[in-house]
Amino acid sequence: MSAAARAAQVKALASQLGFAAAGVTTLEPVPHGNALDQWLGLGYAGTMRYMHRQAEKRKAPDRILRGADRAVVVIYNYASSDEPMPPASGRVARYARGRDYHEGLRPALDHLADFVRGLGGPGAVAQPYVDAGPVPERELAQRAGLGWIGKNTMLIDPRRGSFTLLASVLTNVDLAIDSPFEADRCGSCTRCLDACPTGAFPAPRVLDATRCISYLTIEHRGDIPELLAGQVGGWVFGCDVCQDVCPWNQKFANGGEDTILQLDSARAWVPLDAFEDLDEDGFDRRYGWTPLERPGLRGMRRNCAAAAANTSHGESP
Ligand code: B12
Ligand code: SF4
Ligand code: SF4
Repeated sequence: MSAAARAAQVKALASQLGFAAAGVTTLEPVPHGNALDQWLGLGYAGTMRYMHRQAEKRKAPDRILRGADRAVVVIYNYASSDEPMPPASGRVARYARGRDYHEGLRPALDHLADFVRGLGGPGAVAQPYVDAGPVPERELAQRAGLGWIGKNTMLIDPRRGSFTLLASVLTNVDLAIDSPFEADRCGSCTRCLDACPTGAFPAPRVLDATRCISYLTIEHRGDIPELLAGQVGGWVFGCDVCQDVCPWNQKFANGGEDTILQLDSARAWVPLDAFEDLDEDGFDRRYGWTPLERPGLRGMRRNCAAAAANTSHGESP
């Protein structure tokens, strides 16, 4: 079987498994490795120490899995509409409205990796990665032809926008590669940069994570710095503002492809007092299987307190 036929079979299976799109690329060094070094040097990773530890592999992804020289990159579409939020509630980012994707996408990714390995025969390796690990997912997705990296730093698929998750299978099986997505379809638009509530973009395609609501409500440990706490509005987990305003999402993002995670719009917000009377066991039972588990009970209480203070000042997401 030719490398092109193998790649076509892998993409067909990815589609059957529930992924919206798939592409294949090499693991050559990424062209914007210096942008990562600058980003780390400026302290934009905040307390995400793993970003420093993983930097060398992120820049040279052929060092992630011994022998691997190909990545199959897949897109998972979780787009959904957003309804107005009831009073005294906090907004949850779209991707987090149900099952955690690291766990949820894993069986389908394992299946895809097994299939790729089978195509290679003896000595073939194929390893799935969903967010975890040093895989530079957006760079590889752009190189695999799946979209461009927008000024908000998101990978934007021209057919479905950016409410998508990325995952990959690294392998040494010979699969035909796709052409990179070279065009920059942002043009002169700056909507995302202008709309960010915390001013987290020092420049287009550069995000100071320490100012980003997503970082502050999910990754950051300890108190949210006072100045920024007043700017998180009503978000209590993650933030979708720089995607909501993007014309590519407004025109092309549509639901209906979320067949694996089956996220639930009823989880688009939580009452701001939802965590007050919960203990750790109760929190685990209710949220242990969702992304809210990452900040944990203490983090969610902190986030709700900040949102409650903002709501009382008339802010909302
Ligand atoms: C750390 C991290 C965060 C941090 C920092 C985000 C950031 N922009 O760096 C925080 C916690 C803030 C965060 C937030 C979110 N994240 Co996040 N995050 C990651 C993670 C683990 C690493 C990203 C990274 O490498 N950052 C370092 C910086 C320097 O990289 P970068 O901004 O991507 O820039 C690179 C390229 O853009 C390129 N580059 C620079 N200049 C130029 C210029 C041109 C022309 C080109 C082509 C490229 C280019 O060089 C850089 C270095 O390689 C990835 C998963 C992974 N394994 O990669 C998920 C990931 C990027 N996150 C994801 C998601 C969904 C989110 C949120 C939407 C969640 C939410 N709703 O709250 C927000 C979005 C915020 C935003 N606008 O980025 C998805 C994005 C999917 C997509 N379609 O792009 C990923 C891929 C996870 C996944 N597996 O799906 N995240
Ligand atoms: S996710 Fe929200 S806070 Fe973070 S960069 Fe985008 S708009 Fe700004
Ligand atoms: S809002 Fe505009 S500038 Fe930002 S990512 Fe979308 S098209 Fe690009």
